[in-house]
Amino acid sequence: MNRTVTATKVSATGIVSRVESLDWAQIVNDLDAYGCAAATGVLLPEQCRALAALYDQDGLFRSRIVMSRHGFGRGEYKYWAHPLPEAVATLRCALYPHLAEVANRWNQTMQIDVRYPADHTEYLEQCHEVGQIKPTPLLLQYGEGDFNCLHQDLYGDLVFPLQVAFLMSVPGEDFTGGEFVLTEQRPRMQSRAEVVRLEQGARREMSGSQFEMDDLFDGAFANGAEVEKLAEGAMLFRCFAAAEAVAIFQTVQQIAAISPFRHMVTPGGHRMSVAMTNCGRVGWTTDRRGYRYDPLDPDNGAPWPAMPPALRQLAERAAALAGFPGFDPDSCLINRYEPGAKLTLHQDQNEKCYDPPIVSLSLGLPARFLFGGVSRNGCLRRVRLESGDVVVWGGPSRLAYHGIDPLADGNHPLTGRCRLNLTFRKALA
Ligand SMILES: O=C(O)CCC(=O)C(=O)O
Ligand SMILES: [Mn+2]
Repeated sequence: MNRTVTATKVSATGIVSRVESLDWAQIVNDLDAYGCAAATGVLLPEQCRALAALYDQDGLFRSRIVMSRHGFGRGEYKYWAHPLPEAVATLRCALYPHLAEVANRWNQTMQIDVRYPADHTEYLEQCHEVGQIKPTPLLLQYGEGDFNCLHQDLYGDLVFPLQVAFLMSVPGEDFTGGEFVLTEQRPRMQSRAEVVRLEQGARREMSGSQFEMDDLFDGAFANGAEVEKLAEGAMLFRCFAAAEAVAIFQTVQQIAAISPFRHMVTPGGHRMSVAMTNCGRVGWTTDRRGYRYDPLDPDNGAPWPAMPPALRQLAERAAALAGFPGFDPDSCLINRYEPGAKLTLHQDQNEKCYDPPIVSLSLGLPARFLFGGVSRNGCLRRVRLESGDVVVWGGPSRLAYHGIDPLADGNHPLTGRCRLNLTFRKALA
């Protein structure tokens, strides 16, 4: 820590290109689904070391906060002064436009009027106009036993809703413990905490290769909840069917061998991007004549394949867990999404009775599931559904609008380049 390195000597080399080559689709996906995302490889080990070594050079900082004096915790941090080290300034400028896009989309969804300019300099100008002229990037230093109490970082009236944290030290070598905790305050519910463990795998990756930096906004549900309430009557059970995934996939292949996947046509004449088939006493179909349940597969005129008892039981178990015991589905619509395929917001309303819930099981590539209220323009939740996840919605959520964003390309070990979704319904009275 005693090395004298001047700010300008911390090179910003490669930062812009490494920020640009991050997997932004994944980061945006994770931010939408979890409110946080992890990325590695932006700062090189030598850049981290050089930045950390600046901590003792008081001339580079505008103020020093000793956390225990304010009841903030134990440890300290310093706000960088102008001019920021080139590496910090470059990082901020390069990250900002990507995050501003997310922030603007979120505000639009939440019907918040504020929009952020695409360019960081322009946003700084806006801050300066309202008197927010001090730089906010800071460097924290924790010693043994130090901690930082739960808090939000809010300065002034203009607040950018996303933050990025970089870890300068190597977990496991330079320190142990020191996990990063994020909490989500949920309206009328208890807060949800996420502990970001800097696990050995991550450390190995970081020290064994180029990476020493880790964005602490990690989205891993490493030890997070397995059950998530999406709304009243709507539950997400993560990994619920993970153990049966292979068997279910094989079952779907057998069903598709009898009633193949096909792209149906909506009453308006649009070919659906999702390919569909069914099993059960009746199957959901659409054509120019409308949406309906039909006991026969219109493509071959024969009954749909029967619903295998193992599938029916799995749906029944999930429904019971969500508070809908005795679910007895008579129809299972099977959707196949290839990259780009989507399902626009809709309600499942072709069933005779809305008392039984809908049970939806995902296999293969992850997707972003949109879940809203019972009116089309209500607030939307976006959750990432992974292979084995099950969502149940019923009761007050039975007619909730829902949909699937265009599927991102990928390759899943079980299904290859596609996602399968099975929705279990009680279609007949
Ligand atoms: O694919 C999904 O997760 C949703 C499917 C769906 O909503 C439907 O088939 O009606
Ligand atoms: Mn649906």
